[in-house]
Amino acid sequence: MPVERTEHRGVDELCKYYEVYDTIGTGGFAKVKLGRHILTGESVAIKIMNKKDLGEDLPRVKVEIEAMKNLSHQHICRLYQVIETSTQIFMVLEYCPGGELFDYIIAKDRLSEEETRVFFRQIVSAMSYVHSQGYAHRDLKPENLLIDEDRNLKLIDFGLCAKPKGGLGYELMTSCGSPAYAAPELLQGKAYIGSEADVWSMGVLLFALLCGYLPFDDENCMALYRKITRGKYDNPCWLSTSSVLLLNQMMQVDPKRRVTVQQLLDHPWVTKDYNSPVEWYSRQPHGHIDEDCITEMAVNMKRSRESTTARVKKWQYDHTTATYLLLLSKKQRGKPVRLRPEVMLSEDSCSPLHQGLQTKETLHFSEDEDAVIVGSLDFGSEYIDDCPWVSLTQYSPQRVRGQPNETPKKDMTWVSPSARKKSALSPTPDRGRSKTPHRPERRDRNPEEANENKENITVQEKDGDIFALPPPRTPASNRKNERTNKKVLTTPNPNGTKPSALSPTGGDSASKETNKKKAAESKNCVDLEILAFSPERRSRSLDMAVKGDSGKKKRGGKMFGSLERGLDKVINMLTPNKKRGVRDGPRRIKAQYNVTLTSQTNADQVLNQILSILPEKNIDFTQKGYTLKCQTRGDFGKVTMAFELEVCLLQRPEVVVVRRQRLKGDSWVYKHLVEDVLSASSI
Ligand code: 6BJ
Repeated sequence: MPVERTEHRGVDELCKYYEVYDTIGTGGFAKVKLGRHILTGESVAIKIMNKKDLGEDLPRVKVEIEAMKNLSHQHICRLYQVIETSTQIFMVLEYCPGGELFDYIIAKDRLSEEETRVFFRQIVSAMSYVHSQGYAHRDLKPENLLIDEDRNLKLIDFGLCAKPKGGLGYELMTSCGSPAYAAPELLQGKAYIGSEADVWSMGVLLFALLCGYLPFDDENCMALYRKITRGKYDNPCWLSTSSVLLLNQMMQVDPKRRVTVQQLLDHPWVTKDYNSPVEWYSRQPHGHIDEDCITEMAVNMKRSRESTTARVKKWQYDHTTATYLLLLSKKQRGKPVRLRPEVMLSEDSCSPLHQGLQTKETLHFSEDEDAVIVGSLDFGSEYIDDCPWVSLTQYSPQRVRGQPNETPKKDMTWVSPSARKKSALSPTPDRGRSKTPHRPERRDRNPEEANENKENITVQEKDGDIFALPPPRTPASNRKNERTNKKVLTTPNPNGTKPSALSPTGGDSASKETNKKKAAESKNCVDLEILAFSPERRSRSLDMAVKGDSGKKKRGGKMFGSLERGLDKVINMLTPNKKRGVRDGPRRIKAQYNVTLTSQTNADQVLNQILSILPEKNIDFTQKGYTLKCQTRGDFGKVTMAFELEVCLLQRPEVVVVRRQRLKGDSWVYKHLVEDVLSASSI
């Protein structure tokens, strides 16, 4: 069968059950898109891989799928469905609207010991369960921990996990994972015990949570290896004695002297304020069948409860498994156990992507759900609305201007560009921090009161964070917040000169007429993208870029080939024209933690300042309205880092903010690069 045909089969199968939206992440060989399961209306993450591109990494995906089928735990990302054709693999996974723990740490600079404990208990819980099932994860890092809507952590990326045949006590040989988190014995190529290596990585992770930077870091790989194998790191002054002790117990070079996960369960540091060991067993064990979900599925699919149960019990990770698990997830979150009654998902039914424009606008979910319009609706930061706890933070603490003694309503402060510059660029561990904590001190928490679920305490914070509670996303808000797809041409920059700053709206002088004309132009050239290339790439940024993502093997840029293009094209085709209309100004967004506040009120000015800095930093970019899709390239033009910067207006107070989102590349390199760009832009 021609490749194109089989490719479409996978897409057809996917689109029969899911609406597919924007990309929310790209890894070495996968792209993750936001999706919506049509029957339940639940959001999902869809990991898309092309087998040809995977090449010799294909077994890793198989390992990940098998591991995720076997693991069912409250702190492990759930696998719902696998669609595999001869050319592609789609993994439908639990959606975690809070994004990566990494972004959360960097947005907050570092976490308090109390907040770290909440997360760390969940990590210990997940790892203890993983080990109890005979697996070692081997790639623990904050990028592989996602945050769900209730601020619970979910472990992902089991592509490097191992299940030694004789049990976890048996030694492993393969060196894998990200070097900065890798145990010394693993780097030395010695045989090692997977669970012991995981404890080392958990130590590095704990340090990153408490400090906001890595204990062992060096741009030079050999120097990094030396630091790790020596096992010497500095404890910053803000760490408590008990934190220093725990870190030391976890980052012992000799694995036999290292604390075990078993010991961590009731370690004094871990149980402080809780007075109970970590609950590590699964609250959602495989095998239990929920009768309410079976009844709803049986009614919806017009089958007997017995045959529905038999189908579910096969655990084939097909649409039946997905529907059952997503219904169960709805039930567990107190939502009605209901499927959309009017949807017929027979073999020959059309997917929403194939139904044409008239269907899209009429897709409504029956209960508490919002209507969803299929198309290149850019959820952008709007999908943060799934995430009621996100708060807004900034690099440096200062009182709200003009209200020196007033406690800010949110953890939202202005800071002068120069102060920010210092804070962001200081290479030392305390990176411009004063010894006093950054944020207003947190209120003492009583875990017993905070949440019935002891592992999942939602930290209520005083002043520092008042969590924005956005209203549920509604069809109206979806439309209101749609972003333009218009691609404004940035001045090509072959000579490395600063691009002439263009206002996406034509600047202050832009007349309606000009905008109309631009809209017409943009309609005609939606595929036109002009990259502003920087002339020479400084060696330092090359070095940084070459390090790549987590030491994993990267493949060429042709990742999804025609499949990906096809999918995007279908989505684009189905986007009503009005969605591509010209936006008159920057998007208005609510507070969220991946934004940097500026002291400015003119979005065009901020945009222009960033535009003028990007070439200086050797960052290629494409401009779409107020969104800059940025890339850095390594050797042979390979994209090593991809991220978005979007100039937005904060709703309250009305200031310009820059939303940032990492799409690809090493997280710490990204952190430094974006900090560098934003501080150099003097915004
Ligand atoms: C998987 C990836 C599941 O950045 C986001 C959302 C990222 C979801 C994201 C915007 C945001 C929120 C807060 C702060 C900043 N998901 N969800 C691979 N394997 C299994 C699951 C996933 C990926 C995800 C990632 N939201 N920005």
